[in-house]
Amino acid sequence: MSSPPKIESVELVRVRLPLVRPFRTSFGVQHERDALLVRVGTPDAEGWGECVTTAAPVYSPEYTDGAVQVLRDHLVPAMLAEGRAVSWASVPRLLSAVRGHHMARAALEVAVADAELRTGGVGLAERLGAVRDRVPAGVSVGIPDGGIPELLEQVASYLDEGYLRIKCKVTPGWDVEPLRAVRERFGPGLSLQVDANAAYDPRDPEHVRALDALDELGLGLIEQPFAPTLIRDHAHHARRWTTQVCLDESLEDALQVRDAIESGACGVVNLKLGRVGGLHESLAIHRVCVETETPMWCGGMLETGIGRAANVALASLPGFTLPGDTSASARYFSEDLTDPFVLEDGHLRVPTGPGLGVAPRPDMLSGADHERVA
Ligand code: OSB
Ligand code: MG
Repeated sequence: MSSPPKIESVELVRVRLPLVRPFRTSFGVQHERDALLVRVGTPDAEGWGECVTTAAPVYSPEYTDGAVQVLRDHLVPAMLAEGRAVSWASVPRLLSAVRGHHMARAALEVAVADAELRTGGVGLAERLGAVRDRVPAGVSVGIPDGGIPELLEQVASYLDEGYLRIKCKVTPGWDVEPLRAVRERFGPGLSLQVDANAAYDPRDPEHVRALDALDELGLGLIEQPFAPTLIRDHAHHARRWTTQVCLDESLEDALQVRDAIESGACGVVNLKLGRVGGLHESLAIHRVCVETETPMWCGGMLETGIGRAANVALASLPGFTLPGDTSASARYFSEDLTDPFVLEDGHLRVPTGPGLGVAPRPDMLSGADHERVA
């Protein structure tokens, strides 16, 4: 093994990108991606990672201003505490004294990995064990302001573009009717799933009735109907429904994934590298899913091309058996930070260049805030 690169600088770069259309979920509406990037400078290469936090703590307790603070005051100092030569493999151990803040730590880990792999001339996907050079793409459809007609229009245009499966956001009051309409319009052959982002209360009979009705629609899965800690409720309803329950917010590390699978709460895993704290933990979860033959797919957090490159690299591993929320750049932004990811025959190509294989375009960062933290 060559010696690890010396981290000469760490910078936090914040840039706002407007979304091509507002994205409404059960927890709120996003009009832009307030992206936080971590850049590490080493003698031979720079490395980039994207922190996938939302601006407000509404998907999980993490949020972008908090991530800036914990990176600057805790994670970066912890990473450099034993010296500036830091290998990607040592990052989880160096950061182990800090609890939580998975999205912030993942961004730092990916940035170090990117710099190290670029220095060595190795692509991330190859290094992780890729078995495919392109990954099937699904698309996550928000709750439209224009109701069912707009939902049907959006689904039709995503299908025209070639997306291989549709995921509709649901919330109490926006569930059975719109999903029935989609099923009726596009037929039983449409690969369709829903994501509730924890909006349903298992103790509310009306909520359970709505979920029971969704169970009749031949969905591929129901994602995270209940609050993250309600593993027993997910297991109880998973036994009653024919539709698989997929967990997202509930799964923050490999032990939780194993417990959720063993308890019957989780038949499908949505893996998000940020939510679980980085690439090492993602690989541990991948091993659990392969071992237990649990289908998994790569989720998304409206990432720019930086985060998307890491997602697509992960999705190229053998256990990722379902299309992910790995959509093309154009589904989110009129201009991405990197060269755009494009949809080819319903798939995204896995970058093969060194490290992430993509980097921010300098012109796209001209208006960004830069803060040097080490
Ligand atoms: O629950 O999967 C989610 C976006 C932000 C926060 C949570 C979620 C999402 C998405 C979008 O569904 C997925 C994507 O990046 O396309
Ligand atoms: Mg989700």
